Amino acid sequence: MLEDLIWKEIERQNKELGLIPSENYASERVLKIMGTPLSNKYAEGYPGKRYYQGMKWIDEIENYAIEMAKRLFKVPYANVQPHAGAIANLAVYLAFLSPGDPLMGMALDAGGHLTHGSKVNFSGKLYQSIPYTVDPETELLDYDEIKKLALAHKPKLIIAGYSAYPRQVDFKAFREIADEVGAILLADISHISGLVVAGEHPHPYPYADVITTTTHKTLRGPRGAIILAKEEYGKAIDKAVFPGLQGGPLEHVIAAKAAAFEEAQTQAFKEYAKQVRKNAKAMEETFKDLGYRLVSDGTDTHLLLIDLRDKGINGKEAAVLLEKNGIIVNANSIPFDPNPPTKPSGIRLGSPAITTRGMGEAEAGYIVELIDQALQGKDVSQEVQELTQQFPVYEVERWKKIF
Ligand code: DSN
Repeated sequence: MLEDLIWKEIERQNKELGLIPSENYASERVLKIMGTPLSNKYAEGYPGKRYYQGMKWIDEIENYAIEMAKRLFKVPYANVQPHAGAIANLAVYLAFLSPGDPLMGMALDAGGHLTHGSKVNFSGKLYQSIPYTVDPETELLDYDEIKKLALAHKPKLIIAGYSAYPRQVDFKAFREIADEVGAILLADISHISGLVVAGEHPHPYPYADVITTTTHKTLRGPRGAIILAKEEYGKAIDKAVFPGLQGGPLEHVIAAKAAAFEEAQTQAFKEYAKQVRKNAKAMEETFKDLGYRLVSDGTDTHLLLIDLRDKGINGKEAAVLLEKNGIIVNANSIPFDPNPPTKPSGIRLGSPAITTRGMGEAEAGYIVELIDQALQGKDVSQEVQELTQQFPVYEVERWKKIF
């Protein structure tokens, strides 16, 4: 019974068009490593300083993952233990802030993340949140306004990083703002880390003091996260992750992270990341040709945010309608959204997953045409099936054998 459900989900991933910009398809090697008996081992502590015996090989594996992360991101320090992006961000706050300290991040409805100071999240409950937003006209980051806000509130930590911002981030401008107020600068590059390591987005290092990223988005690894930093912050971050927040690290996932870091250093990955951006650009062009308004008028990255207010449908209705056709996107708020998060005005989508399937600009543009037709009430599920069949991602029969 359980296996049947697993086969169904694998099949769904293969048959549907996954356009959620924070999702991707990890390689078979990455997935297989997560299913190894490494999962059985407790490993509280760090390599060479564990609270358990039997660590000979696990220490080597974790050290290898750390070295791969440092090499890939060209940074002097890495912690590969965080189970998730939210935990990685919490660990950074624990390392640098005391409860009640001012923390500045982008507002959730403008494209920030829950853990960047949202009132419903620990980050907005434990710390004094100072949200910044985008320019109401251009919907771009307004560095002068962010600086004014920082000077007025003197945050101890500033976060540059987003879940729904389609444009490039100027980390140097953020460094200058952080220096003006003596703040730690955290770059949360969860969405764009695959683009960063491939040279398709400016690198936050050495402008940022600390970098967090999940490992499963454009980076295309297993679910999880890492923290990277300047050497001098390593001790405080290690202590915050363990024993501050976590117990035993997931060594099967850490090994899979190492495999993903190896893959991300290849020429093939560089080409992949380049194609991710080209495909997103092709989607932008087709949306515009079809009369859609894009937040910030387009994209520099893997992600697009579409304002549906003049289409007579809200983002949630659109996402549900698209799913009926086998097209999977997010309902998403747009900056200064007049509608509540349960019925937001936009949809968020992106190109990382379709690019992993091997699709190019022609398919990216065609997908947008299918989205447009579906939103006008046409049933395009047959066209979606035909397209996904041409670009298979996981063969369920193969996974049954691997089991
Ligand atoms: N980072 C979020 C996303 O972009 O989907 C999930 O927390």
